[in-house]
Amino acid sequence: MDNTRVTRRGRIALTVAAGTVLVAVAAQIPATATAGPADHTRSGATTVAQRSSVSVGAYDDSYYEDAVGKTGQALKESLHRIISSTQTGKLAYDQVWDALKDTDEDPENSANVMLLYSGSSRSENSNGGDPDDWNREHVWAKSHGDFGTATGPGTDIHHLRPADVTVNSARGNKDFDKGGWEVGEAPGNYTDDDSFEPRDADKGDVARMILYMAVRYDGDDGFPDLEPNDSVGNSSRPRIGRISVLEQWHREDPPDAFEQRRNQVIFDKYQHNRNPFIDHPVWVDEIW
Ligand SMILES: [Ca+2]
Ligand SMILES: [Ca+2]
Repeated sequence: MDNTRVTRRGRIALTVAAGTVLVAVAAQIPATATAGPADHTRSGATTVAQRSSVSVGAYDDSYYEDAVGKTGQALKESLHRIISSTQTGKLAYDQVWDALKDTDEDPENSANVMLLYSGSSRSENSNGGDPDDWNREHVWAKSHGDFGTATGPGTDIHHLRPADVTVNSARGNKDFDKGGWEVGEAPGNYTDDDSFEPRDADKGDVARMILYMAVRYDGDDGFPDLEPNDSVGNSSRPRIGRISVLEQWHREDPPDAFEQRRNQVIFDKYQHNRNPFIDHPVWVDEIW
């Protein structure tokens, strides 16, 4: 892989995030630390920087200070401590709707959300259970570990995304792997009896969400120890595959501005923890 390029992207992300904090400080907007749904003011003039101003702390190298220089299991354990101890915001499942309207807002239409897998833009108010509504896709399928929708992994918006109801149903609780037939309502996505392959633009996002969950949930908080493996057909085991394919997808589809903004909004306004693999893509290869 091209480590140089990925590292540079990470540095750019750091720079952008630091600039965002500076804007917030300059504007002297008071910081709050609420874990609940944020104010959804939909002013067309609202910028990403202003949205990110509801901050409980600057994102900079200090967030990852304990992890820097570590590799392998020591790095994974350090990141687990960091992203668990800083998660001071935990949502109830019914709060996830409003949070996703914010984290996944269409950058070109603030009344819409962007849908995972299909890549389409849909009214943020078209959420529900009808076939063309969007609903809350658990990228780490909640049956893999059977953690349900109690506050915890089932409500952790780092891996929850708006998805078309029909497309979400096609994914079901399948593991991730290459191949199958094309999903009718979501061109570029493929599925067969035991696996799902997202479209190219979502492949890396999916990988980083799965790996976030593996690090965040280690069995020490009343929920199962989630880990990736290289299998499909994991069913109810707290495992999701295939790690070799997810690593490849992570390299092919590095974090983009939408994914980075999403991470920042979750940090600033909802959970106050971060996805390390969006911030430091090279850490994937150093752990798996
Ligand atoms: Ca992507
Ligand atoms: Ca784990």
